[in-house]
Amino acid sequence: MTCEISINMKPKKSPTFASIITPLGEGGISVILLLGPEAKAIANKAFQGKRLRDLQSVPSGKIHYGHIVDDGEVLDEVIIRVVSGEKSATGEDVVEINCHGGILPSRRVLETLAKHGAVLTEARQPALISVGKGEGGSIEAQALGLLLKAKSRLAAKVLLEQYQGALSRALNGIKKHLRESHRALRMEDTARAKLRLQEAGKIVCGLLETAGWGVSLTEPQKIVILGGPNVGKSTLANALLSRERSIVSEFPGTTRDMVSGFTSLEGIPLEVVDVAGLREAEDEAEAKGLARAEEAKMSAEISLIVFDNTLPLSHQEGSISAAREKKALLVVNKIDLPGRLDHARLEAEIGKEALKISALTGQGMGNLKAYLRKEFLPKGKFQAGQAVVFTTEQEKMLSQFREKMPKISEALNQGRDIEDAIKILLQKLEKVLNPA
Ligand SMILES: Nc1nc2c(ncn2[C@@H]2O[C@H](COP(=O)(O)OP(=O)(O)OP(=O)(O)O)[C@@H](O)[C@H]2O)c(=O)[nH]1
Ligand SMILES: [Mg+2]
Repeated sequence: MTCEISINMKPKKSPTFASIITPLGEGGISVILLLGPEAKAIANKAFQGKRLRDLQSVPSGKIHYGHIVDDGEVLDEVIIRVVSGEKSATGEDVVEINCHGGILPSRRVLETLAKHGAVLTEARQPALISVGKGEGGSIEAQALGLLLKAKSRLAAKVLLEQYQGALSRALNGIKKHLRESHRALRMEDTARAKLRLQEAGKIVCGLLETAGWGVSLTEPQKIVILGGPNVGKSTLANALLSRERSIVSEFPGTTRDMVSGFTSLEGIPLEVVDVAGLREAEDEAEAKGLARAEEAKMSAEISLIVFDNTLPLSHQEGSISAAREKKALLVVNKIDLPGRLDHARLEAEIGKEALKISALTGQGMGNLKAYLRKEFLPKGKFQAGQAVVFTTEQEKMLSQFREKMPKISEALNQGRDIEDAIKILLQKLEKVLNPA
């Protein structure tokens, strides 16, 4: 007699893991990966999409915007990407959650995922997030790469729209106008050709207007702080960085080399560079420091030229020429102390209004930050679906495009052949659409 023992046991499912894969404290974003058979189901319980409810049936690789919610409480604004097992590197379902609220909300998101059944673990296989790069060198792939590193909500929103094709659509619109112009020329309809060219030019100009702030969302904007010794440059750098990055002392010549730190102003990544005071170098090391200061000034978007309120202008003449430069902002520091600096004379000498601050007490720092915000943030409100230029390379190509327009129009007016010129414009657009 045989005796069969049947054990009624369900096969044990392998667990679904959740982990933060971004280094702690890096920027305002953390990326959480959910990996395993229940990844989609667990994410579904925690995610409320803006336009989508069910993550189980979404196409692999697409991204979605929404919130992670726990018992009706919104924990964070997130961008989520689901990669189905057959497309992921390990064969497991992956849900990638890009959290924007910094490390604390991300931890709460993790806890919520654990509540729904995920096993919390140390980071596994960050390589998985490379799934989706299959789109090659397209503008969308570029936006996606930057989106995963976005340092602010605004950056994430803007890049998400570009990932979803806003900039490509605008560029394809320009291409269409150029081709129409070309066609009109062949039919000897010069007026129509001109009109189409003008339309193309208008779109390019509109796009370039977004470049100033669009690029600043993805690349740190460099601000260099210059001025005579002891005027408070390092104190100002530390105030902008909200930490003691540079050494401050009452003795002139404290900062001898370049000191730089990163911060963000409403999501705009900034690099603040503090340098040696502008004066005759006393030794070789100081001379090198001053040379670096000059280099930093050349590569910075804005330089803050600091004057000391407690010293007469005759003691600070070395900073005048730097303050006259186009991208220089005139700053008078130490306004909490009795002044010996004639502000009206300084402003007349430089031809600019000065921002008056005390880097030590914080007085006037709000105005300085407001100025920087105005420089780097979009002029109007960012519209959903708006095309934005977000890399310097795109800006360069489109600027070259714009520069060529007047000559082409002139050639057209003179009845010259502009076929080759249009081809060159199309090539420039192609380079933006499909960067190497
Ligand atoms: N009262 C007052 N003191 C300030 C202010 N800013 C800086 N100081 C003081 O001025 C002195 C020089 O400040 P630093 O920030 O080291 O000046 P610096 O321009 O970096 O100097 P160097 O690196 O030597 O060129 C320190 O004693 C600061 O505490 C301010 O706004 N108000
Ligand atoms: Mg200093």
